[in-house]
Amino acid sequence: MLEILDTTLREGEQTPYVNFTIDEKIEIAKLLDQVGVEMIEAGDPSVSPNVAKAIQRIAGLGLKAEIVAHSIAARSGIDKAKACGADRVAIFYATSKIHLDSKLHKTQDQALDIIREHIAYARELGLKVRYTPEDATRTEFEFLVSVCNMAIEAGADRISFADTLGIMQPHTMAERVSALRERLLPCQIDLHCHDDYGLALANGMAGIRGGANCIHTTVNGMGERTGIPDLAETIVAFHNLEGVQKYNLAPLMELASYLERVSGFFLAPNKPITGQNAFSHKSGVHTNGILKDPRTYEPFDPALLGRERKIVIDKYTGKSAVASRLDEYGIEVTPAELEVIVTRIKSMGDDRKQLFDSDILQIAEQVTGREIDVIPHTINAMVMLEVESHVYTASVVRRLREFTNVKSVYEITGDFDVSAFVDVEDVMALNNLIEEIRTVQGVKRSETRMVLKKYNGK
Ligand code: HCA
Ligand code: CU
Repeated sequence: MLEILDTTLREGEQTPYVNFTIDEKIEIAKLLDQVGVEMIEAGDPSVSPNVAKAIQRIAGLGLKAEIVAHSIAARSGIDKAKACGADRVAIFYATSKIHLDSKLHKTQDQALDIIREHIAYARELGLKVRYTPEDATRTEFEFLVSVCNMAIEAGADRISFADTLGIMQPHTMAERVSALRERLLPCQIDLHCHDDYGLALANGMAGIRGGANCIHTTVNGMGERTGIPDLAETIVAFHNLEGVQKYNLAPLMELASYLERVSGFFLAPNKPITGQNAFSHKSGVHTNGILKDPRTYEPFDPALLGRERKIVIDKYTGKSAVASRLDEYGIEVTPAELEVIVTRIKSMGDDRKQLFDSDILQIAEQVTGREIDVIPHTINAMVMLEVESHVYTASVVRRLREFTNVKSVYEITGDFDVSAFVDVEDVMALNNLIEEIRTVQGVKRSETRMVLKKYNGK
C-alpha cells in the first residue's frame, strides 16, 4: 500500500525565492495532517535557527504524521534533529562517482564509513533513521546495494532511492527498484523523484509497481529546479487509477491555494488537478458533449476536489454553451436570437483574447433589444498600487504579470504607480487576489475600483 512523505517544508522551501514563516509552516503541516500523509519532512534544522524552530513547533503539535528532520551526515545536524523532537532523521550522503569525486572528495570506502558512523550515532540518540543515497539513480548498482545494506545493518529502516536529477523513465524505474528490492535486506523503500523531464510522478508510480513503498511529494510540485511530484496529482492519480482511497482529498485545493499565496509561486493554468483550466472546456464539440454528459470530456468529476467545471465562451463556442450560459443568468432567448448571438460572439472572439460575461450579456442585450439587469458572475476590477520609492516599478509589474487573474498591467502617472486590470470569479476571489497582490515586495498601498459595467471601444 502506498505511503506518502510530503516534503513541502524541506524540498519545497528549496524552490528558488521561496521562504515560509514558522506560522505558515505550522498551517501547512496541519493541512497535510488532515490529508493523512504518513510522514511530514519538516526541514533541515542546520539550515537556520528558524527552520529548527519550525520543526520543533511542528513536532510539538501532536500530529498523526511522523515528523522527519533532514540532515547531512554530520553529528551537529543529527543532534539538532534530536533536539527538535523529530521522530526520524533522514540522513543523506551522495553515492554516485561524480558526487564522491567532485563534490565530497571521498572514496567509496570512506563514504561507507561516514554513513555507517552517522546512522549508528542517530540510532544511539533514539531516532528512527532513513538513509538517502543522494544521486542514487546515477550510482553504480553494486555499490548502491552495499551502501544501502550497510545502512540497514547500521539501523536505518528506510532507504530513499533518490532520483536527484530526474533522469529515470517509468520502465527503468520499475526495473531498478525491483532489482534493488531483491538485493536489499528488509526495509521500506522511498522514492524521491525529481521532475526535470516531467516524468517524476510517472516514475514514482512505476517504482511503486516495482516494489517501493513510499513517494515523496510537495504541494504544487515545488522543489529544487523543476521540483518533485505534486501532492494533489499523486493522491488523485492513485485514488482514481490505482484504487488507493485512504487519503482525505478535501483539503487539497485549499493547500494548493494557500501555498500559492504564501510562496508567491503560482500554478500554471494547465497544471493537472489543481490548475485553473483543469476542468474548463472550450471547443463547441467539447462543450456540447459536456453539457449532454460530463463524462464525455472529464476523466473524473471535479466535485471530487470540490471544484466546478467551467465552460469558456469565445469563437470556438457552439450554441449549446451560449444557451447554457444565458440560462445561468436567467435570460431567455429565441432560437433565432441565439443564432445571432453566437455569430456575434464568434466575430468578437476573432479579435479578442478573452471574452467576459459582461461582453456576452451586452451582446444578448443588443440582439434581443431588451435591457438585461444582471451583474456578471465574473468581476472585473482595477487595482491601483503605490510602489515603495526604493523598489523598481518594473519588478512589481513583473510579479503582477505572474498572477493568472491579472489580465493587464499599466505603469501610470498620478497618485499611483501601477494599475492592474483583474478578472475574478467572485468578491471572495477578488479579496484573496488583492491580499496576494499586497504581499508582493515593494507594494506600499493599494486601492481597488470594481467595474460595474464595461463598454467596448470600436
Ligand atoms: C538534495 C537532496 C535530496 C534528498 C532526497 C531524500 C535529493 O539534493 O537536495 O532525502 O530523499 O534530491 O537527492 O532532495
Ligand atoms: Cu530532492
